[in-house]
Amino acid sequence: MFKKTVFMVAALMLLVASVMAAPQQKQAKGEMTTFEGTMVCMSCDLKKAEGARSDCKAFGHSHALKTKDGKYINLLANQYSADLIKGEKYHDKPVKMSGMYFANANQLDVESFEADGKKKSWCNQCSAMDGCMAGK
Ligand SMILES: [Cu+2]
Repeated sequence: MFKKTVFMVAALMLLVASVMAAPQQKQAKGEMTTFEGTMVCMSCDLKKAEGARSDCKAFGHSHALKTKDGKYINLLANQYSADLIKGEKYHDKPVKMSGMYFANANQLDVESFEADGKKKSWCNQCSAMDGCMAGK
């Protein structure tokens, strides 16, 4: 009886310890990946090439990275990718970008990119997407 109680207490303590040790934050399930390609409006591309019913006049262009093998990498919409998705600055330009890639959704959460000979990455010090070299 005593042995059984000791075992139960030990098991309970182990359970509590494992719960306390579990990570509190959700980990991103993507994989850090680098892609190279050209920024294109996927909607315009699909309309031209496949006759898709895109309507950029009404809904605006939405850019993606088109790789050399013709695959489109969609960019997760956030403050880091906003300029890339709008396409005004980077339309038809070669871009190399890195970030957390969620393959099942074909979405890249951009962390840094190179275009026009400049590397841009998110800077925690100045909180801006610029060429800041802090922390490098
Ligand atoms: Cu378009």
